[in-house]
Amino acid sequence: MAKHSVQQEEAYYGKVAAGKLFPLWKMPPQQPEPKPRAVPYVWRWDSVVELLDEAGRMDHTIDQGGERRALIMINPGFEGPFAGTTPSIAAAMQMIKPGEVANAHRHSMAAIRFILRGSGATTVVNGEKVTMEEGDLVLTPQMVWHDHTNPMAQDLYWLDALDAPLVFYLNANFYNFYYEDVQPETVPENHTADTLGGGLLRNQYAPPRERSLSLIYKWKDTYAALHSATEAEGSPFDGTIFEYTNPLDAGHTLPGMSCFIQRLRPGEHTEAHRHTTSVVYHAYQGQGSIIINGQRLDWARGDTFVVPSWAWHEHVNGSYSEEAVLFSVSDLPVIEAMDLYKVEEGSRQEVAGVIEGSR
Ligand code: GTQ
Ligand code: FE2
Repeated sequence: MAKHSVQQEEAYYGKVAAGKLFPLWKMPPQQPEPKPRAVPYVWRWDSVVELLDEAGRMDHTIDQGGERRALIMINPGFEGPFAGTTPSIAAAMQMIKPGEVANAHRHSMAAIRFILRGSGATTVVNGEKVTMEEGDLVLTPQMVWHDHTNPMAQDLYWLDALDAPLVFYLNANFYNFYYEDVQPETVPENHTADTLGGGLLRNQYAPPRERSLSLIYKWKDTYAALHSATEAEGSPFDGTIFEYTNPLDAGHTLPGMSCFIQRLRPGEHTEAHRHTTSVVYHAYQGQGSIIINGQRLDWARGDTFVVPSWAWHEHVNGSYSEEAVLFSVSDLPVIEAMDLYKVEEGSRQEVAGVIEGSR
């Protein structure tokens, strides 16, 4: 083989780059397992709410038909305005003030909303109104028109999660404004949920439905489900955990994201496991800790935190008298569709430190 001079090599790699090519042999070494750029991180309820409230006092974008008052939680391992909370999901905290309307629009990013504080605001999804109360989960699948109104006297806060990072990455992002601020109601309030008969009865004469439904999962049903499960029906890794399923096929919540609710009994401390889904958690009730790759993160009600892919994690309910409830959303449907779901079961970890931003 001929020996090449440095100049010849440089010239060669210059031509490769000019040809918009990259030599595989110059790639950084492959890792045997995922080494996520996403890091474990926590957004504290008080600090996010304070910043939302400040925005509420200083800007009027919502009244002027502008964007929603939502603060996207950017994982510190990422950068740029299109970065999300995990590689696939952008979670945000949204606040809507009394009398405000978040104007009607639609997009190919699917969204979920989990209502945190304040009840009585409404969302209209493709002409169907639903009234949102604390603990409800509301779906706006891809490309459905949606506008939010707060007719109540108090501020309303909810957690948004969109599959936006993935949709942008795939260049499948569409976005349109409705020609008026709010869309007309064309369907009776709560029609989708009412006509689904709890998912058990199917109207044999109604036209077929799209799989992605504009659903609301009411907190009272979620709460009842959580408390129907016996201790033996809990997971050693997650406590009592339920997935919000699609009533038509019992599949995941949406094509790009699935949502879960889990209950940790007083004093419960789970075993650790790790899996190839990335998860955004929201502490809905109680207080506790999660130990991620040997680092402890203490959380309280209202905090939102991330568990990156393939990170060992175990849950601790920090109270011996109160139960804890965690809402979560992950990219499980996408990971599964690509046959990439992998889970490894372990046991409790030794705690070697504390995660940045821990209380
Ligand atoms: O409420 O429709 O956090 O369109 C990001 C994009 C919320 C919404 C977000 C959105 C919305
Ligand atoms: Fe939206």
